[in-house]
Amino acid sequence: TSNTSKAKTKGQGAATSVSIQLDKDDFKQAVIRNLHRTLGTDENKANKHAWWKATSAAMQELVFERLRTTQKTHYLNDTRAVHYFSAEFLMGRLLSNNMHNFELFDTAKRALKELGVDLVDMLEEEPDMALGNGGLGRLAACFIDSLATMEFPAIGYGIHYEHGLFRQEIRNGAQIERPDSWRDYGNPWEICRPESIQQISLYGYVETKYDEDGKIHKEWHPGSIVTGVPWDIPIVGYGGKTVNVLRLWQSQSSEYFNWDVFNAGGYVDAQRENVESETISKVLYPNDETEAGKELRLIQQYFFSACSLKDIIRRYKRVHGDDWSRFAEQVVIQLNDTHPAIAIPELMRILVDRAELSWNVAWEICTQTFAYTNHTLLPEALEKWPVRMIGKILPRHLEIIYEINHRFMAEVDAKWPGNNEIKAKLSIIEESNEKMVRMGNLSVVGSFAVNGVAEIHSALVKSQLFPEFNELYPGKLTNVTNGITPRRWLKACNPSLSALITKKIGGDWILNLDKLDDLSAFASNKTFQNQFMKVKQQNKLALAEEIKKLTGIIVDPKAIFDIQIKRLHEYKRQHLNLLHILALYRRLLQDPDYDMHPRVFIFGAKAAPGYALAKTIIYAINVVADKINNDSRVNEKLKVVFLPNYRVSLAEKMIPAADVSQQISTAGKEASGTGNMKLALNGAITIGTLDGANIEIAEEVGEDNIFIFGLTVDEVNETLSAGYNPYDYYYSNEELKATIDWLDSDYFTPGNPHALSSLKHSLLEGGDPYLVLADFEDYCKANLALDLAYRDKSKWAKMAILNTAKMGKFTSDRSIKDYVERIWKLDSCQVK
Ligand code: 475
Repeated sequence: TSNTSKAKTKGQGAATSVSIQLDKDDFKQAVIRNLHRTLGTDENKANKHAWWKATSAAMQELVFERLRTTQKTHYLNDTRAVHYFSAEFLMGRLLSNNMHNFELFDTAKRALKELGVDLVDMLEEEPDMALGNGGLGRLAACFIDSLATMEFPAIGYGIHYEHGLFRQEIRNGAQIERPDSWRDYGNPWEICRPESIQQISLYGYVETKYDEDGKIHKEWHPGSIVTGVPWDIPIVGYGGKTVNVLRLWQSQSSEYFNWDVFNAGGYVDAQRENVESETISKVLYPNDETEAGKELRLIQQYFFSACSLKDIIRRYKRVHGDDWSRFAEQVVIQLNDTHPAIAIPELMRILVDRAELSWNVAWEICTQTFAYTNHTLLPEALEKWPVRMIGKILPRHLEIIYEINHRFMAEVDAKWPGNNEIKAKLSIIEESNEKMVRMGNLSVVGSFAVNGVAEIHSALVKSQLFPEFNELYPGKLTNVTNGITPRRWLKACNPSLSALITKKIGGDWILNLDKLDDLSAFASNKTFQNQFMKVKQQNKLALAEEIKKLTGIIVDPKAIFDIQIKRLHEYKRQHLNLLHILALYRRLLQDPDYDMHPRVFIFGAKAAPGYALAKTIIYAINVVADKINNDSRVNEKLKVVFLPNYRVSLAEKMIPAADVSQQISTAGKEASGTGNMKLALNGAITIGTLDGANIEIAEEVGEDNIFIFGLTVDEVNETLSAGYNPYDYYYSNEELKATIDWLDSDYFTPGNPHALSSLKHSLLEGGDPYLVLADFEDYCKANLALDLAYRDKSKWAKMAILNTAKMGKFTSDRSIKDYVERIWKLDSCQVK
């Protein structure tokens, strides 16, 4: 089999024109009809929520019509399709997005206005679909938008979590977690497909059978059977032609049970320790970039991978019957990190045990089907599962993993004869005290392509994480730089800027983001600078109002809006930002005339509930904010805001209002970043390290239009191997020492002097693993340069315009084009 036979990619296949013709009056009627007939209420009684539901239902009529045509077209053409396996899809809200992608937003706005409803206000009724933690989950959401927009046959597969990422509240400065219930009052976008239910097995044991010829056959006798119920979310491409599907599996207990497997006595005991079926899709694990290591998490991974594979195979067999020879031509599966990597042994099990293909034929199919994306190098995020746990939950898969490894070790031995060190390093099984299965190694061995998510990251994947694999399989490891959808992250979230851009250079940028470069010609044009900065000012005013509404804090829209939004992690160094804020505070106290442009530092971040230091950093930001905001000696010039419950819909309000984008991770730690792209696209200037996609952003915008500081990846490595000692910096920089000591006094936490001492401890005795102290001084310098630059209004406007103008590379359409041409080898499929 080969998946290159369809290698020709017919251009981008992007939609070009509007397909849905609906005017204001049609739209009005559709909303009212749904208000009456779907919701059973009427105009006089309807509250905002009812209007939202009726409007969503009206949109859904259009969506379903295009969904049906798309599915029919894909079926009739029997197209090769990509299957994007991801434990997370961080979709956010869908109504406004679907309106924008159908190019009906303005029509809807006018229609609703005539009904006495403010659309923008009504959109707030929709809960975010927060089925993801952060970057990895949001990337999946941007990718399926681009896939539909460019009319590629694609399906997203994931988990229908009952509770998405927790809702964050801040009480007395500290994070508390509340359950997220995004479906409480019904979700208008999902449709249950009971006709496509799947059943999967767990636990039990493996029986070895011999047929008459003495051939071994393995039979897995499961201990329990779980039902997977699919929910489909339509994914509307821009232009409204192709509507693909995101299929999410909900777990349910099965009627059916393998009673004969157990003797009555053993059954109850064995079951008691087992995970209950309904629990599987209950809740999203809130750990971003740390492995949970929990049995339930492994079962979640297997559950959605196995349901999805069965779904794919059912669809394949409908056309090709038992002829497996074309499977890898028709099916490519992208593994979004190692979370779905258990799909590799699962496909082997189906092909070898069920379809009775030979191992070699099965392995060839498998390794032509899977491709794997790595999203992080952090050791704590690299998944490993105890052999014992896999043996209990998936006994047959463990055998298969051992067989894969056995054959792989022979390959390694052929390449490096007798080299046990390399074998130990590459082995899928880690021979530690508690034996572990390394899911990264399994993914590399079982895939035909492996990619990192930005140039620097992919280079480090090759040189640090998998150097021997790179020698063994030349060309398998590659890069696909991440991207973001400009539909959500510019057109929809920043309507005024979008309108200005379209007025200036036309609307082609929405499908061809490189067109934004046409704005460069106007970067020094005073009129355009004024128009551009006027939009920014309006957006800042709107965010200032939102800040007041959410926190009561009053901020001056003329101040620099300096934004750091991302998960809370030591490597992302929100505490470096905080130390600099403290330095400014101290300078202002010591010198009331200290010359700085007023600046508001705005944060949004959730900490994993079990990550104590991350929670301490949130607490520190909040207590410092409280002190500064209420200190009349400084609060004309300095304010600090922590916006609670950072999520997609809040990001959409913050990003258009940012002057400054903080991207300050320790070099080598942030695989790519995607918030950096969203902020720059909306005209924010980055202050950042040479890490992840910041490097590529700097290449695009040029060094004059970005504030780069800090150690490079090489310098970080040199510093660490030279025996980094944070005390050297602590004792040699008076301001740095003072700010760190300040945190450990009771100035910010009256009556509780050591509330923040764990933070200080991590930076000093703790060894400062993320080199906060080493980068502090250069960070302060970059901030100073930034402050000076802002005072030159024209210079700043030019920088901001050029940031927007030079972001073409970072559209997810380009990322998808890279995947399609270099990895997936798909043809686009025009839906009429
Ligand atoms: C990177 N999440 C960003 C982004 O490629 C990058 C891990 C384990 C369990 C649950 N979630 C995770 C991640 O590893 C993750 O979000 N990684 C991020 O992926 C998209 O832009 O630099 O940190």
